Amino acid sequence: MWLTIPCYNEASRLDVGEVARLLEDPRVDALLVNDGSTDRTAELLAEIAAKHPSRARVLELSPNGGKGEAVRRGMLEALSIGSRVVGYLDADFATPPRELSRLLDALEGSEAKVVLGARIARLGAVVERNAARHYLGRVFATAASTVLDLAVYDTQCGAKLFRDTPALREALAAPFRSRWAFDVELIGRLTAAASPLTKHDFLEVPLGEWRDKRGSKLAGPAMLKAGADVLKLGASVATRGKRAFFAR
Ligand SMILES: Nc1nc2c(ncn2[C@@H]2O[C@H](COP(=O)(O)OP(=O)(O)O)[C@@H](O)[C@H]2O)c(=O)[nH]1
Ligand SMILES: [Mg+2]
Repeated sequence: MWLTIPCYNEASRLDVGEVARLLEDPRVDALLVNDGSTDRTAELLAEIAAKHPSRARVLELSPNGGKGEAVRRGMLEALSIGSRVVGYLDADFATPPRELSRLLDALEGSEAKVVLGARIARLGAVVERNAARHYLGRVFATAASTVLDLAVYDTQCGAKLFRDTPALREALAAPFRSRWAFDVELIGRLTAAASPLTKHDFLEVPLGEWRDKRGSKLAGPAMLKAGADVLKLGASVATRGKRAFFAR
């Protein structure tokens, strides 16, 4: 499967060793999306692709269009090169490679069409998240779950896998409205597609390890913007029904 890794100015954060560990899973290939970075990301990604010919490739986008658009274009590219499973993972490897492999095991071992990593602090797992971000994130996820009318615990985890389905292709056909709440739009579109996915098609897998990494680009203002975007989505769905997830 071709896994999309959106990269915006990740030259100093993207760990080449982690990419190599990801590729140790023979099922996983890396589609690195350079989203109009202004640092040395392009050079670094080209080096990674040269080091792993046929297992890593780069998609160059410019100008910077935001994570949602980078993920959408990456997954479309993956589908167009025949990947039967697609997905995305944050470039900071907050979700480590072996957890991504566990998500893939879960997808392959079930009938699920979508597998979502869930950051649930619990005994036996290492989930390290700054308290303020955790609580803001919980408020956001609860609002998102209400808007989606789906009992999803963690809409915002940066590790998600999807089987190629008509619903996925329909969901990815046009850009998302929101730059940071695009995960919510994507899930909403899947449930509102012409051949919709139902709650039985989704599986959330609690991660065994997740560590908040420094250098997040989702600072206070972006978090508030994401929250406002979810409320706007909720308002459109309330007035126009689920197809509003497809509105531009
Ligand atoms: N394509 C793209 N990716 C972005 C942008 N901003 C952040 N990202 C990527 O989104 C992922 C998560 O970003 P991060 O800053 O760690 O945010 P957080 O962990 O969600 O707070 C990383 O892979 C980033 O490179 C952007 O403007 N465009
Ligand atoms: Mg991060």
